[in-house]
Amino acid sequence: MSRIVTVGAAQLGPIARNDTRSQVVSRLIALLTQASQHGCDLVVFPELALTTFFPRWYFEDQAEIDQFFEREMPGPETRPLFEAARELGIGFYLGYAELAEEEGRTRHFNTSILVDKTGAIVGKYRKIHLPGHAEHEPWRQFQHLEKRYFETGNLGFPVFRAFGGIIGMAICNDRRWPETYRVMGLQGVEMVLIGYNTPVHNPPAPEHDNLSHFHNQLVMQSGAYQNGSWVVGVGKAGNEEGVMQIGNSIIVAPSGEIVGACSTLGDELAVARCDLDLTQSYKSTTFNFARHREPQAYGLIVERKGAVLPPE
Ligand code: CDV
Repeated sequence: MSRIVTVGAAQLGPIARNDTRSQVVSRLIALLTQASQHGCDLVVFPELALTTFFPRWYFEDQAEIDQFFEREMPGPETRPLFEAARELGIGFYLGYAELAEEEGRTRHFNTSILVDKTGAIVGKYRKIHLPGHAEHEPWRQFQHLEKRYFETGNLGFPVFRAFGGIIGMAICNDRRWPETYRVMGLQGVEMVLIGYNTPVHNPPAPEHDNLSHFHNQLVMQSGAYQNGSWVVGVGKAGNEEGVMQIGNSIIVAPSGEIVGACSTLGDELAVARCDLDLTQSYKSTTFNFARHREPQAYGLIVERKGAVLPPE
């Protein structure tokens, strides 16, 4: 018997700095309602989906930064999204900035949650591969201060039994790292949900700008194929506060093929019927890890952080 999860990739157009949480949540509910009309079981929203992508600005005042963070989930402004999910019987992945009190101190994470069809949170992930820089770099057209505003995630790459399968999460820059998918692949992941905010322009390497869509697809298609998993990647799109974001949201099958895609730079839903059993022919043949992996030869991957060149 096939295990179909109908997934909606709910891309968002720009969110302005002054947009309220309630305004954004209304847009999310509109996409959730549309997804319900298409028979979706699960909807994936982008990274930091409740606010503009604030790491593009340098702030010194912590109170100003903290305005972009959620202290509770759901909170008063996000609760209507959870209620809509329960009423419509649709789950969702949501990225947001999380302010947590943990180990006796205030902590800041770039977080995603997995919510089931009853509106209950069944999984949490905190972004591990934080890109960008920690200090103000005035030479850039815009900043990317994730290393200043967030701590590295402390939950690893967990997977969750939900929606009749094994579901994992990652956030934006995580999708460029094969380790992200493989750690979840080693837990049998069948669908990886990824929200992102990717500017077209990459200030340290502008020579890559014309390849931003290609690289977006390349990493998610290879992550899917090499681990025999579905991958759903959903971006923020269009001109957000003067910065063009790629959008290019896609749903990738375990074959590595793209089976659903957004084509605009605005709020848009792409839908695909994803059969989780399609993962099996990859997981049991070419990527049968138990049979073909050779971990005794992979030690450097966890022992070494940066490349060390061989002696001359
Ligand atoms: N939000 C991100 O993690 N964005 C990165 C940028 C810096 C390129 C990304 O990998 O898309």
